Order: sequence, then C-alpha cells, then structure tokens
Amino acid sequence: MTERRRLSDAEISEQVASLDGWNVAGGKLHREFEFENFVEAFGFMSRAALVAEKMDHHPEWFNVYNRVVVDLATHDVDGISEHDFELAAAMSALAS
Ligand code: H2B
Repeated sequence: MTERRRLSDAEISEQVASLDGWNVAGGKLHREFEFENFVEAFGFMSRAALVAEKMDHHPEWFNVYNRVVVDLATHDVDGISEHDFELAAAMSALAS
C-alpha cells in the first residue's frame, strides 16, 4: 500500500475533485451516505469495516437509521494521506 505521508493542500484539492460526493471538512475527507433503511446502512458499514481493517486504516463515522456520515483522516500524520483517498474510493464503490 501507499505511504502514510501527509498530503499538501494542493494535492488534496486535486485528488478530492476526482472523488464523487466527497469534500474536505475540518481537515478531513467528508461524505454523507444515505441508504434505503438501517439494514442497508449497516450492511455497508460491515463491508467497509472489513476493507478498513484489511488496510489498517479506520474511519470516523456516525450512523443514524439510514444515514452514515464519514470523516477520513490519518492520525499518524495529523492530516490527510493517500490512505484516506483509497478508503474513500473503496467506500464509494461499496455504496454504489
Ligand atoms: N486509521 C487512521 N484513520 N489513521 C491512522 O493514522 C491509523 C489508522 N493508524 N488505523 C493505524 C491504525 C495505526 O494506529 C496502527 C498502529 O497501524
């Protein structure tokens, strides 16, 4: 996997532009997912958790009923790294 290097603001703006539905909020990659119901939302979270564990890169997230709010950052570098973009892309793919 790619290195845990803190990306520059320019690198982040460039990469976030090609990632559908995600933006930067509070220094983290942010996206809100909405599903049909709680079972769909939790199924998504279960699948994303397995990907995250395999990557050893874990989301901050919040779930109410059919909504999952996700914030991705790399604590080890106190910023956003390639790992956040990889996890974001994987989560988008799982939700689509
Ligand atoms: N997840 C996230 N989001 N950021 C990290 O810096 C991070 C992680 N570091 N998961 C990993 C685990 C680290 O704590 C372990 C020791 O590899």
